[in-house]
Amino acid sequence: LYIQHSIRKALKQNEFTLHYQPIVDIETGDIVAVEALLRWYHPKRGWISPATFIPIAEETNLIQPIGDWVLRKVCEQSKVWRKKGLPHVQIGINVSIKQFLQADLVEHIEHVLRTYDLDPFCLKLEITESMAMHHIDYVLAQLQSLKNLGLQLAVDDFGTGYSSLNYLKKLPIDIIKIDRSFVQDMVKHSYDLSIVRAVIEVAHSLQMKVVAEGVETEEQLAILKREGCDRAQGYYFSKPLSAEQFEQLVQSEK
Ligand code: G
Ligand code: G
Ligand code: MN
Ligand code: NA
Repeated sequence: LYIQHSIRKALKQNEFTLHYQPIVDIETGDIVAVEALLRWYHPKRGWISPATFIPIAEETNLIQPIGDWVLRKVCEQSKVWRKKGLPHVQIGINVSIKQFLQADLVEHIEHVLRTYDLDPFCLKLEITESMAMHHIDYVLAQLQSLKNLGLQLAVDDFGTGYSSLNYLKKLPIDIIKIDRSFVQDMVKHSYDLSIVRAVIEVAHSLQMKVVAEGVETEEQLAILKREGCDRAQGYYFSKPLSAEQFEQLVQSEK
């Protein structure tokens, strides 16, 4: 109850911020996208991880106002970066199942995009694999509407849930994000490398792009490049950055 109250207060008093982690095109080395990650600085307790408060927000229906705040914030940020003349990057946001099951999600996103005069292609929604597979018929309809709006759609944490490749082919997904556990283990275990290879092959045959998550070493990057993976995200390139830090990084690379 205490944390529930704190989350409400955090929304009111602007204690949330977004950090942005670059996603790099493996071939060119260019930053082509970012993933927006929620951060909460509590005045007394300091940083609280989303892994702690997101599950509570989901249980208490506070995920809806949080999700709305995130959506508006990234639209605003995208506009600011465009005005500042930064190279175009797609911004990905994480969407939780509670948000995704809201009947008015599509209309709501459409409304916010219009409010901020933003091209839908700038926005990428990340849903987890288990979400995608659980409520398949509803999710399929919802994804199709989002796709029709012009958004980019990604499946997050791929490989950790029910990886039904049969379902995957039915989903109007643009991007598959391979979970970092496979990326980290593929260097030592041929089993994990085989999974990475198979995911890339299936994704490409379905016209989807592949992002490897949690890339931390040059060796991992070299393997991913060899295997034809499209994009990479991880501490090897950059940790999640504040908007200002991200701008500096992009400016320094120009
Ligand atoms: O950035 P970090 O590793 O602390 O994130 C932990 C988890 O919180 C990740 O699984 C991430 O997807 C999730 N997360 C981060 N930001 C958001 C957000 O804005 N909305 C939702 N639903 N989940 C988020
Ligand atoms: O579940 P999701 O993929 O949305 O979670 C993203 C989380 O992964 C972020 O909270 C981010 O802090 C974390 N992360 C990003 N890059 C790396 C990395 O290279 N190694 C590890 N261990 N975690 C990472
Ligand atoms: Mn994610
Ligand atoms: Na992930």
